[in-house]
Amino acid sequence: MHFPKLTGALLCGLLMAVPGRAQEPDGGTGDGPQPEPASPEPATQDPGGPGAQDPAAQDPAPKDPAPKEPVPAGQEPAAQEPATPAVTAPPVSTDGDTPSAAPSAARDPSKAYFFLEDKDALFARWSASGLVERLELGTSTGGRELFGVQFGASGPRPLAERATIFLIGGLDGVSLSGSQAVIATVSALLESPDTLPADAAFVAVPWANADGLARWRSLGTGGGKNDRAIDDDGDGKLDEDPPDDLDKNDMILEMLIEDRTGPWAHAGDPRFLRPAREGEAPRYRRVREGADDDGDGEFNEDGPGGVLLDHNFPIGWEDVRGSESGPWPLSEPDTDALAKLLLARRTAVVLVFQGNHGLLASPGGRAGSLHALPMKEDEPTYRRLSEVFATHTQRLQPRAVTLSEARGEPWPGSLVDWAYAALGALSMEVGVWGPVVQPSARGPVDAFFRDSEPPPSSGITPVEEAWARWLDETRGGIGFLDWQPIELAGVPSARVGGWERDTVVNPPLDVLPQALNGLAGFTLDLARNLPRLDVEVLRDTKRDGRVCVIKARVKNLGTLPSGVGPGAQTSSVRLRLEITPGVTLLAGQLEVVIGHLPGRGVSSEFSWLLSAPENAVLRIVAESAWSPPSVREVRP
Ligand SMILES: [Ca+2]
Ligand SMILES: [Ca+2]
Ligand SMILES: [Ca+2]
Ligand SMILES: [Ca+2]
Repeated sequence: MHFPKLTGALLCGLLMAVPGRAQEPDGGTGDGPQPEPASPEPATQDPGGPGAQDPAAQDPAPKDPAPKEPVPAGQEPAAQEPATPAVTAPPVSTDGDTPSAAPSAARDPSKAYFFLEDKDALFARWSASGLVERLELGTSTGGRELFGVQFGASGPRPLAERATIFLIGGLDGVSLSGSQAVIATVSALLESPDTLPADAAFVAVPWANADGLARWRSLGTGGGKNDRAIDDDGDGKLDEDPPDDLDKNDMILEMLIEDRTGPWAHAGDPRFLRPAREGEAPRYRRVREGADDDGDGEFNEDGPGGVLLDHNFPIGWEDVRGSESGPWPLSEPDTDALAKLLLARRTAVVLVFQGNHGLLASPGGRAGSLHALPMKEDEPTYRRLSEVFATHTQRLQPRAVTLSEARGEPWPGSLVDWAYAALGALSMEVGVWGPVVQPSARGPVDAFFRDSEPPPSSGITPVEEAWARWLDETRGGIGFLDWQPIELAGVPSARVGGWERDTVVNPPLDVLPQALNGLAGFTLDLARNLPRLDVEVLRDTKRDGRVCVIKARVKNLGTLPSGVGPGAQTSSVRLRLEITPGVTLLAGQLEVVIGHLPGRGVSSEFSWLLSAPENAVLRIVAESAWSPPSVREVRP
């Protein structure tokens, strides 16, 4: 076995080691995060501490070292729908869609891709830790199991009641590397169970879009769509014109159809295309490889597969044109099951492992400033997380980027945006693969930050240029099939070529370890820095006969904020006084909504005026959607 090792260096709490970390507003001792008491404790005293703090005033992050530049989403040239620029086939699978020949339990997730048929062997191996439980999440539209597990260190609190970190892989239906990242992370975490914090739970769903991943794996087609049959072109026929392997080379790549009005022309580097200029020839339409099977003049316009699951969540769902986002939000069994699971838990962190941008992307998949995410007050947190991510993965990421920036196009209806906006969870997309993973000798790749710039004279986009440089300088140019003429009925001339499998969408097998490097350490770092609420009863509690005053405030002992996102109601910290019979509240509110506490932050003071007998024992409880209750008993 060779999993990413969780060394001591990874465990030292990099979140806390980043310069300019949260100041300790209460003049605290700087202790690391502590598990909160699992059972009610007598009121403890903390004589120190200045007065109330405004939680919103705490800024846990350092100043952004990089200059701020607006980076609008990249635009495709206006044209009839071009095929995805980065078209490739799936990693070579020696066994097609059939179970692996080699026993998968003996394979190493950093050296071989794992697929859904490996789930039972994986579960058996993980179960050796004694910490893993299987989840029943149902099946995809195509009848494939939505395989999921939960685990955590032994501890007094059941997994379902702990702050939970979700590891979701391949929801986009093409990122086999995302599934692999979840598997490698789970394997690494379970190899070092002593390092897992006792108050956190992990839920892992490696193949979150089993239909899309299966199609991508076998044919490199479908673009991640699930198995719902949809009449994409509205001609009354379902899935009548799929792509085809015209040149019988076991790959379905891209196709250029010569067309006087086509929007594309060859760039300076003839492998790539750029928007055609006026009067230029030859010009092309750009589609997937395949014939016009139904003779309607369009090529491969309606293949199998329907809904893109990561555009099916109820935020910006309506922004997606056409049927790809599904007939209604959460219309698909897998997205519905994921949403219900997230809603049922204390969902603190959602890591969606997918994409070939190689970056850590914050929420913000919708176009337009009206819907801008993340919120201003959460930007420092995401900035800091991108720095921590860079420290673990050694990937250069000059600044925090949003989902649409990382993707180079709007990415509405995503799980990342929904988990942030609806649940107040700290959600992000982890681009497992990208040109930044294996930078060429010519320095770091910042293509994804330059996608808004007009193409240089060569005409190819910065992203394609980055991939071309990666291919030429680290792979000797092997991995792009030059355009070959092909006979195609109904058109004067056509060519087939493009990116081969295991290039831009998923990493070649020999680079997989590099793509996975640091992801388990980053995940563990998050788990160890989750918010931990602590009720602090202030000592100047007074009594005069039956009348007494209780004062308390809430501290966040963790380094991450107690919540994020726009819905203050969803992830706010709540402080509650539980009174017993014979006790009367004279002034104050039994429950107050505090909002979000920054990492190491302290709330204002809250006080209650009560009429209570001398022997009364009351409980003060602080909790949030993420954080299990912290309870203190008070004898006023
Ligand atoms: Ca059709
Ligand atoms: Ca048709
Ligand atoms: Ca082919
Ligand atoms: Ca057709």
